[in-house]
Amino acid sequence: AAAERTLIAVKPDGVQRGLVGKIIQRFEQRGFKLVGIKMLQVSKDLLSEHYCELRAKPFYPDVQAYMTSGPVIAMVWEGDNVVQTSRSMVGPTDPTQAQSGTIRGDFSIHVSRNVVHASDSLEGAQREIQLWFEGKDLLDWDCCSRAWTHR
Ligand code: YYY
Ligand code: MG
Repeated sequence: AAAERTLIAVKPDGVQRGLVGKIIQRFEQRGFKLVGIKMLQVSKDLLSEHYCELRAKPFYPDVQAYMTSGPVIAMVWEGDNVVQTSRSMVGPTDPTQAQSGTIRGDFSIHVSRNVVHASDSLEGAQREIQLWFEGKDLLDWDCCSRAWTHR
């Protein structure tokens, strides 16, 4: 089977607050492999595809204004169980429920400014990666530390 991959995005608040490096570092040091990364201004169209399940929610207009307010760093990370593990590294949607040690628990205090996105399922990850990235921009490369993080 192909290696598991997930979409992680640093939202505009995370970029503006200078948290990009710290967030990348957490995934690197956990042992995951970065296979794609780009900075982009998210369009309303991309966002409504990405959040197709949220489009009808009362808070969606605020989410749209927030997510299109400035640049986002989108990344694809690869490794064993990366979807579930990255969700636990990110923490719950509402930062008031997030433990210290999680990204949201360490860097945010309000649900509408929760710094980072992580895909919530294998199917969701595949859908989101296809939506945000072209196949040619995802790199297959051998990470020299793989033997020290995997068995
Ligand atoms: O996957 P996750 O980001 O943890 O939560 P979702 O339920 O997919 O919601 C996406 C996004 O919407 C959330 O990260 C913040 C925003 N949001 C909000 O502003 N207010 C809510 N009550 C629920 C979600
Ligand atoms: Mg979600």
